[in-house]
Amino acid sequence: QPLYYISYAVSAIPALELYVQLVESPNEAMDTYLRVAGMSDEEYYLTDALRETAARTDALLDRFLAYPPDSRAARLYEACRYSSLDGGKRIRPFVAAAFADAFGAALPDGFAAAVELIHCASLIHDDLPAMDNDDFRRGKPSNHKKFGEPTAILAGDALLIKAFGLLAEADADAEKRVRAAARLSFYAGADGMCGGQQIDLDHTGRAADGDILREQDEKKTGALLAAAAELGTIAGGGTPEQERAAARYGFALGMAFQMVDDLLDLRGSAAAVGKTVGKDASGGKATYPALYGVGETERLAAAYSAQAKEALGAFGEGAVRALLYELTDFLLTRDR
Ligand code: GRG
Repeated sequence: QPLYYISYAVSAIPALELYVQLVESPNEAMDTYLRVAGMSDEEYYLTDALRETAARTDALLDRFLAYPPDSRAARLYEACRYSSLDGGKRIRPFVAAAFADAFGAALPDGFAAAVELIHCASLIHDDLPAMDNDDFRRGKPSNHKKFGEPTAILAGDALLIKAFGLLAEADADAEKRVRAAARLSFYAGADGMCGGQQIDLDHTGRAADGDILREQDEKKTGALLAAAAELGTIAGGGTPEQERAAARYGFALGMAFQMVDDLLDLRGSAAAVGKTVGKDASGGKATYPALYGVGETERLAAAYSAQAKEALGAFGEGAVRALLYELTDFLLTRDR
């Protein structure tokens, strides 16, 4: 009986939000209506939670990347801010916070910011002419297009270094901070994301091989999602077994995510995706749709999503797990 009332009250909240906005601000009410229309309750809560995380992450990064107004290195600070405060989906802080939440713990600000800053640094370097050579990111000129290559390289370096400083100073027990730094270093470095990028560089233009492609993407994309999930679990005080399950979630989510990325590159619109589309084929990149076909790629992405959900079994049932389930589905059907 109480569950029935709770679910009834919960499903009424979108309508309530709309009503309050209608009274206070009719224009915003129209936006809310368009956002909410056609969504299930679960989707509504996920979208809301993602918006909240994005706003919180923006505020954190704004604070952590503040600089003295008279700094002679203002151009570098601005380049750092340009690629960090610019509308990313903030999936990694969201995942980290959700895993901490599964233990009823709050994710320390420094943990949330660290994982997102490494991601932002990697995007700056990924867009450089020596790497993917992309002129657009998150719907605007990429960092080197705006600030020039030398400053873009430095901005990536500075954000990467800042991330570990934030972990060291985070509001958590020393043991958790040290473990978080060690794990993030493992997942971001040659064993993880950077290693994945190296495999990508070495195999661009060559015949596609499914095993190589999988290792590349597990490292390039999955490793940082694994780091996010694991950092959340560390913050929450999870067991080593739960840390491993969190990593499995991240890796599987990363694979599904990358397959969707390839599909978006193939058929997405640049306006929605926020970067150049159709680049994989023209750049000689091995992709899942090229290797397996669109239908099989969709099937594989769904299978990885299911694998990610399975890993969540190591965490107690409840609202947070439901949210991570929903996120997994959402990423499978995203359009940007
Ligand atoms: C400087 C730490 C550092 C690394 C350099 C360049 C490089 C090594 C790694 C590149 C890794 C990379 C760009 C992987 C792709 C990951 C990916 C799918 C990015 C898109 O993530 P979204 O969709 O982006 O979450 P938003 O913009 O929403 O944040």
